[in-house]
Amino acid sequence: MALAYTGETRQAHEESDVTTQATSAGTTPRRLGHYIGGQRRESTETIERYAPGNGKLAATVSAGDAADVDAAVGVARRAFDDGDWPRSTGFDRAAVLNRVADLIDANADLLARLDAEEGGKPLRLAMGDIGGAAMLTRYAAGLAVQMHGTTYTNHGPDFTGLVIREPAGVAGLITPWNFPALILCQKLPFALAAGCTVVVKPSELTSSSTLEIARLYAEAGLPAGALNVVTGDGRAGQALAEHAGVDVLSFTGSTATGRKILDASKSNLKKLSLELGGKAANIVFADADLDDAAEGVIFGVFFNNGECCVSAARLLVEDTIADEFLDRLGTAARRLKVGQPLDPSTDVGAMIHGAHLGKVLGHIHAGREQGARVVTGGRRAEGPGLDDGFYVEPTILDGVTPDMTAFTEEIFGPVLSVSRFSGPAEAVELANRVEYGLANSVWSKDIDKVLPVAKQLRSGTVWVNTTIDGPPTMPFGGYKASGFGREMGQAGFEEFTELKSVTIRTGRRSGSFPLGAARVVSG
Ligand code: TXE
Repeated sequence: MALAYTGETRQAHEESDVTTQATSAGTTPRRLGHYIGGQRRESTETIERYAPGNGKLAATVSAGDAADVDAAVGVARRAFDDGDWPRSTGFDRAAVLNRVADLIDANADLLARLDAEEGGKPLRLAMGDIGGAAMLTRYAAGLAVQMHGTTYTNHGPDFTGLVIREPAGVAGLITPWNFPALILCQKLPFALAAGCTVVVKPSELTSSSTLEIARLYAEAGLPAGALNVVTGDGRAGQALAEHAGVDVLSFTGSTATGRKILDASKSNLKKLSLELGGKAANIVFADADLDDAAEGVIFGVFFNNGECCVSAARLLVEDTIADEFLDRLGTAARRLKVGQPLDPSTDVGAMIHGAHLGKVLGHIHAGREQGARVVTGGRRAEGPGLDDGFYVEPTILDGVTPDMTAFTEEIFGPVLSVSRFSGPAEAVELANRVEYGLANSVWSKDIDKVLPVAKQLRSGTVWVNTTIDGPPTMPFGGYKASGFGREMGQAGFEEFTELKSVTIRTGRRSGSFPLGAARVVSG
């Protein structure tokens, strides 16, 4: 069926939602409510979100409960079972998604400011996230058109086998705070492209850009009810994970919460995809282009304040070049500007909240106690403009050994842990000696060395002579405690689909079943 794009949804949604207030992002506290069936809904209990960069109130967020989740899932269920979206053509779905991508681009400044203010990330990087969000949405539009199954006609003249790819149903999406818009768009347009209807539970710390993007979907012509948002904390997430009306759940967040979601999903054995923590390594061999590698290592660990699941929080460097390489890194790290997230010249912004600041500083302290040497940084960053926020100096710890927590635990801050190796076998052994398996990078000009190392690394992503890189065609996900399932690429799209085998026989069936003696055919 064809979806009519009238633009009518915009006004109805605008009058009742966050968005008219959100345009004053950065100056006015916003009041955020749920978005269910195209209507705003509020909870009496609210969560106050203070900007981590300056301590000012940024948003008051409705704390959704099981009843809010139940209402949203009910709407999404009806939209899936009886609504237009799952029955629309791939071209119609692609048209909506392409319009959304254009609208994301057109609203990039606002979306980036919301994520920078609430998430503490540097505005410059937030702008990059929004460009990525638009690209992901365009890529998913192409997948909507391409969605197809397989036909088998090679089992004799009376056999036709149709393997039909169908939307999985109602999709629950639970997103974290470190890339609010980007991670949303690693999931949402893929689910919608497949024909699913959706309930999103964004992080309570960074809900604004999700609600703003929901508005853009309404403006682009997505039928009301196909996309719903319940704001709130882990209680709302837990209710969504448990809900038997949800067919497929995609989660990005901590490994601890991933385990809870695994338990909760048992209620109806829903399809599950978990993108969890990481402890990635940059592996630098002596024969690498050391200029490129140094830039990559600095970017890999300090990008997004180090609050990134693929942060290369460990450097494994070949012992023959380690001292010289570390000198370069120390110099580069000291040049980074720690500053207010909304300042366009900031390289490293604020930690997500005070408790997280304490956790990061605690890890640095433990590293020292366990025998690591602080090359640079190591303290809370202070100075003009920083005193009301949660800032950490870009930090490098040298002499980190596999028994130290700085080697094994996800710090999720601007902290690089450096260990040395001698030869490829030891590099692989060290890289794999953590519970996580999300990503690693290898730096060397010798393909005979790089390729075997890449194959032996137990991680869902390996970058070679680059890091945190690549288009949305590349599937992304973890090995080991980094989770399972994939986002992006064809594989990420297929997470939101089911396969149905339709076996068709033509001609007379009588006599072809093995219990022929019990034949009941008349005539
Ligand atoms: O994550 P949570 P937190 C890691 C990172 C960080 C740590 C804790 O190490 O320091 O996790 O961060 C929702 N059922 N990562 O506490 O709790 C929650 O409301 C269902 C890695 O913020 O996992 C939010 O929407 N949902 C990471 C989302 O889960 C629940 C990104 C993520 O929050 C829930 C973020 C429950 N019981 C943190 N409890 C990555 N992989 O990129 C909470 N939530």
